[in-house]
Amino acid sequence: MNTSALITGITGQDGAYLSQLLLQKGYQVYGILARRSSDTLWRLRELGIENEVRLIDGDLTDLSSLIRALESSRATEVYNLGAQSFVGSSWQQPLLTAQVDGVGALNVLEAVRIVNRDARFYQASTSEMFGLIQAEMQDETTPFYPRSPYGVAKLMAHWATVNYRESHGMHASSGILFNHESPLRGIEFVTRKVTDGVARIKLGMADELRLGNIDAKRDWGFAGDYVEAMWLMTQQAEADDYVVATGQTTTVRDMCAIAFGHVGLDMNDYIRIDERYMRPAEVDVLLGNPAKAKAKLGWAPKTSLQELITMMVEADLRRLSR
Ligand code: NAP
Ligand code: G4F
Repeated sequence: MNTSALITGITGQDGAYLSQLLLQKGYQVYGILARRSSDTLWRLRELGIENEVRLIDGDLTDLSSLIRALESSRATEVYNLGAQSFVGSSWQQPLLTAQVDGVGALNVLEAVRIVNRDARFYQASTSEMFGLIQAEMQDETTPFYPRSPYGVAKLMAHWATVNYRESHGMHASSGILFNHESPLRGIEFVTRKVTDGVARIKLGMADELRLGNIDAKRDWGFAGDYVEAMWLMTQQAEADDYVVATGQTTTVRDMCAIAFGHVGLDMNDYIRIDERYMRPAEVDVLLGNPAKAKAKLGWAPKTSLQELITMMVEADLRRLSR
């Protein structure tokens, strides 16, 4: 195979796993590298693919850089995974979040339309768009009600994707992915904060873990499983929108119990509730219905929450013990 794919957000959790998947399938993988002063290649390095992918300087807020990347990569599949993806920060940086997550997606769609409108496009949409949920189980027909500047920006990107499909006939799909985690998850997100915290406590490097709303419920899956759904969407004859989820929801509290339990500790001895981690408007519960992805893509999650959290705790114990 000699297919080229371009990934924005290649240095992020999903970008790393998707790169690995596409390389295994024989793709030439290109990624947009937003210049930072610190090392952002650690995930690609952990997967052993840092030298297998081709990085092109660019930024989601710079349309000209995206056009040049489309031209030089000759990509026929484009995955827009780049984002300011931390919900908590989106209240501190609402305009940046809107520029990168909302207008940035529009920039990628425009670049594809201008350079090669036959290229297949994937947009990283999110269950955060459901926010204040309008149905007990959310699927592709559930009305959206975002609760954060991040959710609002992502909703714009989602509708832009639908609009480019309908107005320009582009093969543009939106994957409405529920929370997905891994050992490559950023440390600011609650699962990784917990697994890193548990490993530190177990190794005598910390004696408490400060968290916000531990009654919140999320539908958590494994990122390695979810990037397969992204690829399946771009392989379909027709572009469409799909919910990708496990169909199970769990409280942050019960997720913590799995992590602490794995190393033989009682979470009640270590967790402290800290107001600093509460959000101005919370998404109390998310629960996705992946029936359409199962029926049309043949996709199903393979990793249980117990397996996922255990894998993450073990990875953090290994990293901290080095
Ligand atoms: P992540 O680890 O935070 O990765 C985000 C990526 O975006 C990083 O590579 C980052 O680059 C890049 N980026 C940030 N600002 C950029 C800019 N201005 N220009 C170009 N690139 C920029 O996120 P993730 O967990 O992999 O998620 C991937 C995508 O799926 C995101 O769009 C996220 O919003 C969405 N999503 C995630 C989940 C989830 O549970 N993980 C669920 C639904 C949707 P640096 O490394 O240089 O910062
Ligand atoms: O891990 P979180 O920060 O993820 P959140 O806000 O659900 O967003 C993630 O999933 C979205 C998909 O629905 C993505 F679109 C988005 O990019 C990101 O990947 O928080 C999960 C829950 C929240 O209810 C939060 O209030 O955990 C609660 N929580 C409790 N204590 C905490 C903490 N979250 C964080 N980050 N840190 C805490 O100390």
